[in-house]
Amino acid sequence: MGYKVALVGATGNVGREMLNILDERKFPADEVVALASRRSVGTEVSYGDKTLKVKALENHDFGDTDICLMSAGGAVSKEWSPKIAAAGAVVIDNSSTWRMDPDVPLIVPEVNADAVASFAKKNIIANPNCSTAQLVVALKPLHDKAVIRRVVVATYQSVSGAGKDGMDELFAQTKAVYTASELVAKKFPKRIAFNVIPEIDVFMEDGYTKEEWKMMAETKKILDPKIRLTATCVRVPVFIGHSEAVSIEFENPITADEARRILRNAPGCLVIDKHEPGGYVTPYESAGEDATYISRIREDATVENGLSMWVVSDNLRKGAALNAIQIAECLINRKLISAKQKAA
Ligand code: 11C
Repeated sequence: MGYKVALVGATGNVGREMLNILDERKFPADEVVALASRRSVGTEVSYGDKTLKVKALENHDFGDTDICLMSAGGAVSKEWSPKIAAAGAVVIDNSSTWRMDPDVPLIVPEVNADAVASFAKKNIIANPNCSTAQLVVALKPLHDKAVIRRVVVATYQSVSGAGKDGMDELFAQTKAVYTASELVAKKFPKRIAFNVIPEIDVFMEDGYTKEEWKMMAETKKILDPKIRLTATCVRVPVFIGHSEAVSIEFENPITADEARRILRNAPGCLVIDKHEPGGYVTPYESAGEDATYISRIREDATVENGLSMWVVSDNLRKGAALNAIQIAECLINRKLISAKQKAA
């Protein structure tokens, strides 16, 4: 018997990608219900060769739902994830709302799959921020080898991280530049076309942005609370794919060759690191792919045991939809949930 899956936020960038990935990976679902706010009711979304009509979240009975994938933003998650969890579905939540709750595991299956077992406290499992997910996939195998002390990361984040409105704004502004029309900035605080913006999410009191804080706090929760991390998060005019320039200081020695060999054998990682023009991965090439790509691995001689590298991944897939579905697969493979019996 397969699972009954509900997807809240089915019309968004991540929701649509979740439907693609459920189909691509032949997720054992007997039924997938696409849900969204009333405004989107009746919208059609593709699920493999099927078309699903979006239904209203408010009217849905979650009584026989096994797994609910939530990707409708923080406010919807705050209100609905506990209600859906109380109705008996395991909620895999893509918002930032529950990530730091001590009773909610925050999971990247390649890194801390064992922690998923504690999901039953709230029946909610949190999916990390996209920029954290790809980072910890690349850090974990190196941490296991040489123990990471400190990470300095600068991100180059695509506009799809800000949803469909972000993608539309880059497109409209680019067109406006070429047609010498009025350039409107609504979604981003400054013009994004032919520009970069060092501001993602709100400012915190200490001068960091919340996106930067999330990378620090989530890395500690997923990988190791002892790791010190500082981030500068930057929006760039790229549609899909987040990139990260990462410098790592280790407790123990590790060479670039060792790191390359370790990462080549690590789950979820793909090393493309030829020391020649173009011998690395760019976000354009990562779009539509599942891997976390690692390039430009080199020793950093400015610290005792240092490495620098370039990490790229599709933020809508490993950074969101794929990771959420891998969590669901983890629950099934570890026999932590079983499909509810349906009345004959
Ligand atoms: C961005 N990383 O690129 C954000 C999007 O906490 O899940 C995801 C925000 C989050 O704008």
